[in-house]
Amino acid sequence: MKKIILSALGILLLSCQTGSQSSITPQSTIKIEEGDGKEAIIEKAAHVVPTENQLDALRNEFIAFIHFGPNTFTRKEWGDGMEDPAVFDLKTLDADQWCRTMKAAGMKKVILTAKHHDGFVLWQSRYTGHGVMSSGFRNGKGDVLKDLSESCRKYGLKLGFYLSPADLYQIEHPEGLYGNLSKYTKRTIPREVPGRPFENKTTFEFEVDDYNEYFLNQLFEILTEYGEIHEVWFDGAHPKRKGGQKYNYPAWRELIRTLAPKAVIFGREDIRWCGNEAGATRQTEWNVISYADNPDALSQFNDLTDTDLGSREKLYQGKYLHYQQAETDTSIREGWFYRDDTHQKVRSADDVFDIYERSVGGNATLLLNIPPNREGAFSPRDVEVLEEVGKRIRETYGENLLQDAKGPKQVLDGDPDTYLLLGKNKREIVITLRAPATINRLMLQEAIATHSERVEQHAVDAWLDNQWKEIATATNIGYKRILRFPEVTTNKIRIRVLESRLDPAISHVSAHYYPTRPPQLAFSRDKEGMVAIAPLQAEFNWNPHGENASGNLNTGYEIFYTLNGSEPTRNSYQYKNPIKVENNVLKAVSFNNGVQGAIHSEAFGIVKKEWKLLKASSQLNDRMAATQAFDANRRTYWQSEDGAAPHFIAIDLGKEQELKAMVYTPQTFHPEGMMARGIIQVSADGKNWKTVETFEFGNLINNPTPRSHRFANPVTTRYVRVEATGIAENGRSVTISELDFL
Ligand code: FUL
Repeated sequence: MKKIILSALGILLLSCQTGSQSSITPQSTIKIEEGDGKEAIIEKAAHVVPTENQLDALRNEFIAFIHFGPNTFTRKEWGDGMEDPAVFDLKTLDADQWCRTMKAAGMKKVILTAKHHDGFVLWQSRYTGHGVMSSGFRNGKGDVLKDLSESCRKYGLKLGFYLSPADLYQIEHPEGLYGNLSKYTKRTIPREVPGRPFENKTTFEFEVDDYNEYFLNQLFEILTEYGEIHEVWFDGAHPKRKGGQKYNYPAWRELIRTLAPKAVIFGREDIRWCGNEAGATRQTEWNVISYADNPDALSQFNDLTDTDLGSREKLYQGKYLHYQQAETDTSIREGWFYRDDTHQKVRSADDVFDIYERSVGGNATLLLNIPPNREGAFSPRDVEVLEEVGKRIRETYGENLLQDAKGPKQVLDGDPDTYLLLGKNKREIVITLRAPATINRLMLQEAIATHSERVEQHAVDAWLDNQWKEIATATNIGYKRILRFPEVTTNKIRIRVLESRLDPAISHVSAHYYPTRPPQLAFSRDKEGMVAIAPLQAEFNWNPHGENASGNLNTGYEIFYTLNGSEPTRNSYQYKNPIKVENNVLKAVSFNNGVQGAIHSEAFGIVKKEWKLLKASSQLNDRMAATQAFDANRRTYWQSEDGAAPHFIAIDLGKEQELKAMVYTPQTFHPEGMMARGIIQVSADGKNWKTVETFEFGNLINNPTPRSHRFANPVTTRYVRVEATGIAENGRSVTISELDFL
């Protein structure tokens, strides 16, 4: 099959090659016309293809996020914009170490938080003093973006940036430009600043207000002074919607498309958020999705969180069909910013590799955050994990076990531009190996650049004992599907496409082997304090063969644990049945054939068996009972009545206890009632209360994970009361799945 070049002529040629005699020109957005029947809609969907930039972004596969700024020093998830720039007390910065590590991990691009929600800028902007220029970092002359862009060039990494549209400094500060009701007038971008001319002489005229002008000026600086930019990341999250500020996105886009023609835009038409910050990808992650309105003219950032975005039923309901790929974002550490190396958990290599296979192998891009520490470097533990992940990716996917196999050349030649079109009558591919090989991974790709994503259901068989045996099934393929299954030794495999939108074009098939690893572990503790240890189940388990999260089916593993904080080994206690854990850190590890798995650890606090409800401010109904805030069951929660502030819960712990920290576990069923701020009170009699702590948790809606607040001084009490003083997104009732005290 010839290479297809997407020129005007190429597109014409292509229309004849789709195998369906369709006259539809492949494009990234196709409108559904009034009167289009189901068949016509599916035919259109089968012609929705990525743009060149989107395709390039997909091929990066594994990319890095870097969250760095004042929060790194204040240990907060969200700053409030009122930070003194001096808190950014950076003495050393080693962007080369970041790039070396990212390179070793196999990452291709890095996205830096040039400005997070706190409004502090990490580069030498002409348009604000709230940033590195007012910090002690290199006597106010430092520029993190500059260091990173130079290192990126040196190590061959692409660069992108995150520029938060929500800017708390601009919102809260008296001189802030955000929502200041300034007039929309014609303004020239960039605004000239005496003594600081731009080398790039392009100018733009836009009808904008003060904040949009500020934002455009800053986009101009970053897009013209730091080399080629490959991604611009617009976060839809917003800590405070004050002032009714509107974003003139069409102007932002025009500026980006002009100054950075290779950049993809996240949060708008090019790339979408995968809908969670936990590293989960949908079982069926369609990148051809339906829109009720023109995706190029949306007035809002679009966070698409439905479980289904692109099934046939979804497509029938839309007005536009649009190619918009998913980025699965998550952090290697608990939270997006570095806090410390003692309490802040770091994902294991098993975990990151598993997320890699599920996201990159699930038609998405993996955007993994690595937050630098206060010395301006990645911490040793993070480096170790990233190097190990890179090694596993190279060892597993760098070797194709179908290298010299016989079968259709187009799927075996390693050329992404050649493909095999599977006509209606024979939607299967048989590949014969020269010698039997042991495999447990299969990688499939469709020729999405020309033929969109069409496969809806497929199965893989291996030739075993003189017959075909089904070894894996999955739904869509798209850019890439990695199938994981228990190892088989075979010399023949067969791929069957069971359902498809028109004739699918398969561009790649390869087989791989990943050595069986001991399973990752998870703990669950009941009200009596008994902890069960079991293999972690993947949140979105897309292999119907019931694999665990490590992609292994092995059952011959043993689990060992410690309760004294030491690292468990084979000489530690062996786990057989649930164990009682109270006010202890439990660490467990599994072994399989002499191989040690990832250590899982969790701090467990006071057992809640004796706890009683003293009083709750209100409860929405019996199903949302206040006692569910401490029933040791994460599937239930307390919800207070709408608007019935103050929202509080007072608990009798049964006897005097020493409290050193509180853990708030939010419910994950809906985004309401996240306790963003609050106070902790204690009492000697359960009636008169004294405030001992105030707490604040950021980013709960997008990332509803358990949050800890450590007390400045431990307190001993029998009665404790927690009152919410702030609810995320100005919520009017509070929800608590679990409260724990350590
Ligand atoms: C979220 C933000 O609120 C977080 O702080 C973080 O930047 C994450 C990537 O996006 O929406």
